[in-house]
Amino acid sequence: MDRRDFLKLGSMTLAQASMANMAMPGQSAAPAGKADHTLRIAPVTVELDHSRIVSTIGYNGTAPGPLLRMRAGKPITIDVINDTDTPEFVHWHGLLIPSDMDGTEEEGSPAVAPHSQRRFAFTPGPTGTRWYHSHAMAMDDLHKGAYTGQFGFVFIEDGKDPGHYDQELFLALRDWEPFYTGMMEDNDDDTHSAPTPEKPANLNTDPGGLEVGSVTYSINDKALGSGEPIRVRPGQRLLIHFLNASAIENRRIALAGHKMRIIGLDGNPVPTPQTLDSLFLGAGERADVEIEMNNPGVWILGSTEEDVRHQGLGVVVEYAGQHKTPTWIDPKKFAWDYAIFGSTASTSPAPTQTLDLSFEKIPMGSGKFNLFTVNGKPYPHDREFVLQQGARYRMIMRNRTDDAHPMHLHRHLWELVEINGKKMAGIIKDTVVVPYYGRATVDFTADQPGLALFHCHIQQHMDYGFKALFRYA
Ligand SMILES: [Cu+2]
Repeated sequence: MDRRDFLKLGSMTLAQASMANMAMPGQSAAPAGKADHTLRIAPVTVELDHSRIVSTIGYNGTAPGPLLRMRAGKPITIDVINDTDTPEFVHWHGLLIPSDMDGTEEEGSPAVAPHSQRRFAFTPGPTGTRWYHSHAMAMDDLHKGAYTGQFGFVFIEDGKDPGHYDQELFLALRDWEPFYTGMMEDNDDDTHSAPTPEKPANLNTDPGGLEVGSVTYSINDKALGSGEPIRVRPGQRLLIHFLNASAIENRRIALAGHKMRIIGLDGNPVPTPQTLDSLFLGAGERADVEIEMNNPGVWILGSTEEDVRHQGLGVVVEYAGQHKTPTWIDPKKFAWDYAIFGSTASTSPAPTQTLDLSFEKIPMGSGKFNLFTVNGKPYPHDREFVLQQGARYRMIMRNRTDDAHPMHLHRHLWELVEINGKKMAGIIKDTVVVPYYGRATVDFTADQPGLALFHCHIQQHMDYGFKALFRYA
């Protein structure tokens, strides 16, 4: 049976499901002049549950926006219509496309001006779970950029049989209605127990600035207990594509009563899949997960943090014929370790160039907020990071701050080679969580001429200094 016969969209709305169908490849060619896809940016309401209805900005009347399926190597056009009063940027996260199509102001992509439209035309790739989202700067406006409902999945297919799954689901983890607080509990990163090779001898103990928090969560557009459960039968195999679409926090999730076989990270197959009790996802990261439905009951798939789960970050998984109260079981705790997904040795050429980057936080360095620096300097590091086309780079990221940061380089693929001194190979990613006072090292080939933005995927960190522009010689 074809996988599409089984295609289900979890808790996505009917409107989204119909959009996703429109996005199927293999349909008759669009008439000349009409784009393959259209995204309309406009106000939306998201009914998380009957008592929490969020007003935000989204794509095509929903948040998340439609699942966009694309064929790798097949040119595509997407019309983006901006019905709002502010310029917007749509970034295609994890795709290797030219700077002017990548969708950031920093890289020189034109804005989608208010009440106008822009056509994106590019050749999608590589295959796998990618996503799209607003790349507008938000600064102190928590109703802009990645704080809004402007996000959705891109799935790039190669036309090959993806394997035998009974259901394929796309689940995005989200928080809503962000606010400023000086009292953020730092429970989003479980890297505190790791070694701290980059911890400075003298810590800056100045009081920190306001940070962004949330107490309202969902998976896709529904809070836990609201919307339809994921309905399964014993013996089924699920393929779930997870995305942490938060602008604020890293997350850990689990499915009570089940293990997760993690087969891909950031949409790229891992050399060594692992069957684990939970999954850690930094903001912007994705994971492809297989789950064997072998434990009949009614279960909760959600955040391992009780408060976050109770405030909505979860979805019920219900076996046929089972009608009890959904059960949660705390999974066994373990430190997240990218290395276990790797291979023993890299097959890539050895790097010949090194980029050594250190990250620091200046408490209240931007007035009310903290300021972040890369190598002691603010954005844009003009002429500091100039890549030689074709060269292989080793990039060392030294996190001298008291937070774990999901770092992302646009338009390039990283191979993870080291975390806190532990070597690894073969894990291809575009977003890597650099641990608390820790270090992550990645290799990449400079094979995408043009400007490339490097930044933390926490919106507030990016807006207040945590970014740098790479250019080619
Ligand atoms: Cu950050």
